[in-house]
Amino acid sequence: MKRSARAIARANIALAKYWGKADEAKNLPAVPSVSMTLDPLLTHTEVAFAEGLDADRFVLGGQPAEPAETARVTKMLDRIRAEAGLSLFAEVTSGNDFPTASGLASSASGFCALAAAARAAAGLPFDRARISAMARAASVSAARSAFGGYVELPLGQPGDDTHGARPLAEPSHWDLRIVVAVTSEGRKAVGSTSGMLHTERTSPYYKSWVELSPGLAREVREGILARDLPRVGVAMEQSTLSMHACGMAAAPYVLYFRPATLAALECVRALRDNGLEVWATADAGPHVKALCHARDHEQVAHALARAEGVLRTLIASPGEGVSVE
Ligand code: 2P0
Repeated sequence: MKRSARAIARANIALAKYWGKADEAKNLPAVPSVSMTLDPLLTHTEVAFAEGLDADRFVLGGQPAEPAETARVTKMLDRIRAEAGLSLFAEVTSGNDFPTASGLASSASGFCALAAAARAAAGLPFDRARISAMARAASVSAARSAFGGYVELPLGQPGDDTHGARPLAEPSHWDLRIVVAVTSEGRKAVGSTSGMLHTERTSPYYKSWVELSPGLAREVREGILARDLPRVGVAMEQSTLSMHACGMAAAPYVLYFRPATLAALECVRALRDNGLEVWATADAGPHVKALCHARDHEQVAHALARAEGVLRTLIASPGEGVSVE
C-alpha cells in the first residue's frame, strides 16, 4: 500500500454565502451556498503515514502548526484511519500560495487538499463526493473546493455524515474573473467559526438570514446556469451584506470590514454606475472580491488598486477541483 500522497486544491469564493450551522457537532451548514473554485489560489499538501511517530505532525507554511490547528488535522486523520483500518500517525506538510487565515479561504483549500491527500495516502480510492464530505466535516467551505468551476452545497440535515457539495458547471461554462482587493496582509482578528457561532447565538437577525439565504442561493445558481451576471451579482451582494449585517448586530458585534473594505465596495459601485457589469463580495475578512466578465478585469483591477487603503490586487479565474499526485 502506498503510504504517502500529495494533493493540490484551490480556494473558492462563495457567491451565495454559508454562515451558520444546522448541526454544530457534525459541522453541517444551516444555509445553502454556491461558489466558484479559484485559480491560482492553491494549497499543496503532502501526507505520509509512517512508522515510529508518536503523534501526527503538521507543518504549515514551513512552520510547526499551532496545537489547535494540529488537533483539527488529527480529527480528520482519525476518521480516515478508521475508514482505512490504519493505525499509523502521519506527517502533514502544507503550504499556500497566498496569505493564510486572512479571509482568502485558506481553510477551504487547506482542508480539501488534506482530505484528498490523506485518503490517497491511506489507500482509499479517489472519490470527489467522499473527499467533499470529509472536508466539510472539518470546514464547511472546504467541501466546495473538491469540485472545479461552479459548485453548490445544499443546507445540511442534522446528523448527515455524507453531506457534501456537488458540481454545478465546469470552469469552461463561463469565463468570469474575481478581482481580489487585498486590504491587509495580517491574520484576521475573529476566525470564521467563532464569528459565526457567536452570530448564531446573539444576533437578532440570524433567523432572517437563514430564511433569506435559500432564495438568494437559488438566484445565484439560476444566474450561473443562464450566464446572467446581473442576476448573480445582485443576489451575491445581498447575500454578502446580509451576512455581514447579521454579524454586526451580534452582541458584541462581529465586524470584518475595515475602512479600505468600504472604499473598495464604493469603488465597485462607482464602476457599475459607469456602466460596467461588476459586483462585490467580502468574506470573513477585510478584503473585497469583485466579480466581473473576463474582458473587464484589467479595468476593475486598475480602479480597485487606486481605492484608499487597497494594498494590491489578485486576479482569479474559474479553476479545477482537487487533484491527487
Ligand atoms: C463561505 N465563509 O461560504 C463563508 C462566507 C466565510 C464567509 O465558509 O466553521 O472556515 O470551518 O465550517 O468554512 C468560512 O467559514 O467555517 C466561510 P467552518 P469556514 O465561504
